[in-house]
Amino acid sequence: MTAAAGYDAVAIAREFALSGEVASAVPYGSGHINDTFKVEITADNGPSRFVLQRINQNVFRRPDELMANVERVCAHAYARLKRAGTPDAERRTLRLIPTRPGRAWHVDANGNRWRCYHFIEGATGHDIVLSAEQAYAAAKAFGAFQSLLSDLPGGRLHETIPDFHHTPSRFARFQQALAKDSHGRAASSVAEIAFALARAQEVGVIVDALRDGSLPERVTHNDTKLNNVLLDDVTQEGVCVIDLDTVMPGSALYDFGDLVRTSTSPAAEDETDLSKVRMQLPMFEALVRGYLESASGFLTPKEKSFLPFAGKLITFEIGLRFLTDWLEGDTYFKIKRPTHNLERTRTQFKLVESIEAQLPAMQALVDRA
Ligand code: ADP
Ligand code: GN1
Ligand code: MG
Repeated sequence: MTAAAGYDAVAIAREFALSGEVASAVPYGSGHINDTFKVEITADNGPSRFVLQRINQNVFRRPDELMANVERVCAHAYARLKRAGTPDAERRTLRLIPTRPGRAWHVDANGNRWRCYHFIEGATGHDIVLSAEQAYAAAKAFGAFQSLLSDLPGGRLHETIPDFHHTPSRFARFQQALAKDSHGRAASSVAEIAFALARAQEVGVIVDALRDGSLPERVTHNDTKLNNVLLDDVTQEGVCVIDLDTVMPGSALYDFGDLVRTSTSPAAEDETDLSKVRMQLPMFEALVRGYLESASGFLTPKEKSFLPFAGKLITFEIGLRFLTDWLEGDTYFKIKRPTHNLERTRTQFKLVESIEAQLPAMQALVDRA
């Protein structure tokens, strides 16, 4: 997919009820899905910043339902933080800026949906985990986020991407892409395909347990990669969970699993030197500690016991999605080079191997916790 370009983001920013003059709007962040811009505002009482986003409608087919979810989630989280007397509630959750006519999102002449958030200052979303302290903070923040939404009123949220973490459906889609091999790429990814096919037996474990009721459905984030929580630049504390597009019914294990994928390896998601890719047990220990700190009050014994397996399954699932996108010709994730999705696949699968080798140690750690 193309990078954040080709839009008059300054003109779009002016559609929102920002007090001051829009000075600039430049591409921002390292997300793989939406087009994100940092907006600078000048005003008599000083400058301020905002985040403007175009929703990727190739990925999110029902953007109005998505925005209705986001509106509910932001409003509920903010109201609960205020009720609890949280002193910096303004910084602890995303808040939408309305459009000038008072809507929660803007539709441009081409049917693109745009939204604008307050900028969370003094905090950063990290692509690579730098310390166990960061892993702890991220996991604690995502657990707190689940807790905050545990009493969301108004009924079930829309499923913004149906079967988003339905690993068996992801596997079936991979098999279809492989059978079709529409871009003739299967021959260049034989080892990765074999790796995926060898793990077919395990893909149903979480969805089967959700179906038979032995794991509960919750409101979950579903995209808990490390850079989707902003950590305070000074204290390293988790400040604000962002990227709310996939907040919907799910399993707590999806959220913990993606934390393992993105916060235990010292290497980037697309690291090509695979010798650098590994699951580090001290990081996993910090994740478990942080997550249980905020979530142990509501997690069931089975959820707790499945935390290590979730790390393996979700890392495998995302690897499978990168491999599928590679086989299908890079239609989903933004890429920066021709083999980017294949490189990402290799990194995820290397991490899966590392997790597999350490599963007994991870399980022992969780059972002790
Ligand atoms: P994507 O779905 O493409 O990943 P995100 O919502 O995660 O989009 O936003 C992309 C990046 O923009 C984030 O990784 C983060 O660095 C930055 N960002 C998003 N929202 C805010 C915000 N309210 N304040 C500060 N930075 C933000
Ligand atoms: C995407 O939006 P972003 O970049 O935070 C993707 C996730 C993947 C992730 C892999 C809606 O997340 O599911 O795990 O890339 N989001 C969507 O980095 O598909
Ligand atoms: Mg993101």
